Amino acid sequence: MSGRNDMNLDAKTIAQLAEHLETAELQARDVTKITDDFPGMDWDDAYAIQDEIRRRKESRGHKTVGLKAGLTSFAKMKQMGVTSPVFGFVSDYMSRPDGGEIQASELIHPKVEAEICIVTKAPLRGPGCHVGAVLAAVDFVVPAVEIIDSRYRDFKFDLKSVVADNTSASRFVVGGRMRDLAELDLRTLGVVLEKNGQVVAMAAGAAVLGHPAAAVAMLANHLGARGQEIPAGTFIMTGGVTEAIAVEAGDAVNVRFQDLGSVSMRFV
Ligand code: 0L1
Ligand code: MG
Repeated sequence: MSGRNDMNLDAKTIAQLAEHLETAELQARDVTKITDDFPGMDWDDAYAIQDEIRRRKESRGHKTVGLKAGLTSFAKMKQMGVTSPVFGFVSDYMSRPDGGEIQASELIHPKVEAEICIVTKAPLRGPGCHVGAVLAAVDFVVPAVEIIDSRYRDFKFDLKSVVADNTSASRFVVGGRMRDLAELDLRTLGVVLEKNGQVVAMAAGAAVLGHPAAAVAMLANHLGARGQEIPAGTFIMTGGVTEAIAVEAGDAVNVRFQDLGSVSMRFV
């Protein structure tokens, strides 16, 4: 929880908006962006709504199994017309196996993103967290594909509405090949995203803020400002290296990560 008392929305409104957005997610039903009705909503309100969505899921027995940074690549920032990253979480029920199927009917308008991910072996706490501190805390690196699915109609939103909507978190597929950081250069690690056998996007890790570890440092500093830390053993998705690619039932996605193997899925 944010622990801040300078928010513009009261606790009842935050709880109502969390229920509204989580219901939209679980029923795969789109809604208008919440700042239309609450233009005074601030960043603390937005993260408080996201925290309440997380609390609701955990109270129903769903484990929070990872953290995510979003809008961290130059391509994604350009695609969405924004300049700063956002942070969210993923739950156990969002995970799908590599090579498996994803039910498009459970989603509104999914898009896929190729992400370089890390798992920590030591806690990370801001302020002052930097790439060096993150590298020292990396246990191993794994590839993943995130399936984002904004609950907002036609992906029409602003950043605060996106944060409240848990940064469009919806599904994710983690690849099975873990590697030691010392064997990799995350900046030059190439990623090729194929849809239905055709290359639709490609990039290298440096597309994410110059180094994917920078996204983790920003996450640690973001949490540190709220009195929280990234615990040891945390799976962290550092953000899509390319722009997000729209998918629908019938599509097959395969992402080739240099040195990390491939991650694939079919939308049915
Ligand atoms: O993972 C992400 O990049 C989150 C992006 C949030 C905005 C969107 O839905 O594209
Ligand atoms: Mg993402």
